[in-house]
Amino acid sequence: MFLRKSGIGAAVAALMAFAAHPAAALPVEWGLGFQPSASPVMDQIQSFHNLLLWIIVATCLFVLGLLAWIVIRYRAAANPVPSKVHHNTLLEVAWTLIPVIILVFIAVPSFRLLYFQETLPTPDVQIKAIGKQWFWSYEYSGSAAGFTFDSLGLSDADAKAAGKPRLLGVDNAMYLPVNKVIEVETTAADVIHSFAMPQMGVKIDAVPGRLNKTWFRATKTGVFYGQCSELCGSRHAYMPIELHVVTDAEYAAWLAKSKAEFAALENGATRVASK
Ligand SMILES: [Cu+2]
Repeated sequence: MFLRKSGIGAAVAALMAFAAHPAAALPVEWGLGFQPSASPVMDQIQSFHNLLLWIIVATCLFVLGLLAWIVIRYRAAANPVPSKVHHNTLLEVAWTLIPVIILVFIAVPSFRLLYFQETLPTPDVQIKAIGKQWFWSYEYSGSAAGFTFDSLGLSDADAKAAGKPRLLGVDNAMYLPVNKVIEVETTAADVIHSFAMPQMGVKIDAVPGRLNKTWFRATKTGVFYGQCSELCGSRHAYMPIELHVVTDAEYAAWLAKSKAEFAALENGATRVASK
């Protein structure tokens, strides 16, 4: 998936990869725009982004046109005697009011999206992501679960051997069911981290001594990757997030297996030697 080419060849290859795998869960070299959405929140983020893009393009073209017109029409060579005109009430009211109207127009979908992100639906599954220097621990609570495990990024060699993407694959991935509301609580054990899953439209700080909450609902099965997105120390780049979104039956099987594996450990957590 990571293409090792350069120039136009890479761009074409990336575009082809993008077209061939619309649900590709990885960033690609020369890729443009967001990773494909896999949650309702990310759907809305992308459509809001696209709306803003058109507004920005139109604004930039309009300002560029005005500048070009003024530079050419009112250049010194064509105007040996400079104009002394100042103040134009109509113009001044217009250039105040029009941006206000544009901002109000943007504010409506912006607040709607913010409200959608911040209003947690009733969760089907609750997990807690605990940021640590430099890995994540995941706590699965509830009667069917009740275990915690550590999830460490793989070394380059281990990632290659496991067929996982470099700097994104982990030893113990987290599993969650598809089309279920997942409530994610975040906190941290040492410094501030940030739990970010681009395809789920999730990015939320994990702060020591505090509990933050967000949610997502994965709309398709597959493997999704994220990374810590708050500069948290020298190995900040080596604490990825690997999420497997699976069917209910596969999730139940994983829960049973993980409960036996992780809850049996003395402290309820497993530590794999850091690579
Ligand atoms: Cu971190």
